[in-house]
Amino acid sequence: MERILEIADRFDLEGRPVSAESYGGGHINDTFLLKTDADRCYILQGINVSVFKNAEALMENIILVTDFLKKKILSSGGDPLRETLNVVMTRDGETYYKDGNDCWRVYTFIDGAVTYQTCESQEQFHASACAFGHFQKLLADFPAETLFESIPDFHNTKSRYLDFEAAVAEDARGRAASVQEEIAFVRAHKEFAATLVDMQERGELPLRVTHNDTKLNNVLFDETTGLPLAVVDLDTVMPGLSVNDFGDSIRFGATYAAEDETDLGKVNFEIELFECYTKGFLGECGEMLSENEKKMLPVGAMMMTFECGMRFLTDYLNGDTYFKIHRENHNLDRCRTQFKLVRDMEASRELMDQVVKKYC
Ligand code: ADP
Ligand code: GN1
Ligand code: MG
Repeated sequence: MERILEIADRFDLEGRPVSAESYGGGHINDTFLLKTDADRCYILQGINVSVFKNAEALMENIILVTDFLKKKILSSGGDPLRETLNVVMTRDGETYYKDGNDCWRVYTFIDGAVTYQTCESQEQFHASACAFGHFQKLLADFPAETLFESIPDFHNTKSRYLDFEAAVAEDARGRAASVQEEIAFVRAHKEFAATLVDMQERGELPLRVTHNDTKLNNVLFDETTGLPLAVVDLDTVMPGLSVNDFGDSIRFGATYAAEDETDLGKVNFEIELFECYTKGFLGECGEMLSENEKKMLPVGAMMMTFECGMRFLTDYLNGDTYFKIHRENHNLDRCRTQFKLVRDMEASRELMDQVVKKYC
């Protein structure tokens, strides 16, 4: 912890850092809740530099996006200190601090807020839909060309498929033989994997500035009102597909089960949750979406769930080098919940289409 406090001390904080504890349930960065002797709290994050290879450009994106959001929040009478991320500079005026190969950043801590690791109620999921739909709307006129692509091909499910086949071929940990069923499931979806990427390439779906990681625990909720306060985790704000932002939320939240639940009997796609999210999302940003985008929302949900399951499986085959794991077979357990949800969604496709029509 000494080292963490030394790093924290490089930033322009109010007071001297006195404690730091691990915080949140993210799979990528190392997040700490930092406290100072001036009774101030901050979020200190070790940026995962094997995932985000250019920390400087990443931070530049975040400054551009948050500055843009702050103006919009102010003009609608909101509080930019609570409704979006605020980067704290280093004492040398840099957006991040480099310590050897490691890169660190600090945000002011948004207090009085909570995040949820699983969906607990229809109201909560509806609120998160409003938050992500509103975020999409706020960014509608953000100049996309100013953004650096922080992870190239992030939701290019076709190239994710190739990464998966490469991991099977390499079989770095000798795990492929034990996951034949999951491998077969991915292969059976090879054509499906291309659907949205092909539509985008044919000009049938527009690129917009999207969040790209819209899971429930990337929304902060006000702990007293229960209302959504801020969308966080802005590392992957890049040009992308709106249907994928919709879909990634459904993947994580349209079930009451955790992403890593081992009892698949508990992992069910809940059409009522899908409906709550659709209502909230389209209520916020439906007007700006094209007919194709609206029609493809159910496919976005299936695609993001399939893609994420495939990414977990790929990482399991590669020896767990990308997502943080906390137990043996963690990535495999995560992969299995996603594939169970894909199967459920496939069986509910007609119902999903009907729900979308109802709110268009
Ligand atoms: P990761 O990329 O690893 O998912 P996040 O940026 O999402 O990291 O941060 C992890 C968690 O920390 C979030 O889910 C949220 O609960 C919390 N968090 C992040 N930023 C803040 C902030 N500025 N104020 C309060 N909590 C935050
Ligand atoms: C990661 O960073 P976090 O935990 O919010 C991942 C997402 C996955 C998600 C699966 C940069 O999100 O793409 O959908 O895990 N983020 C990155 O839970 O790869
Ligand atoms: Mg996160």
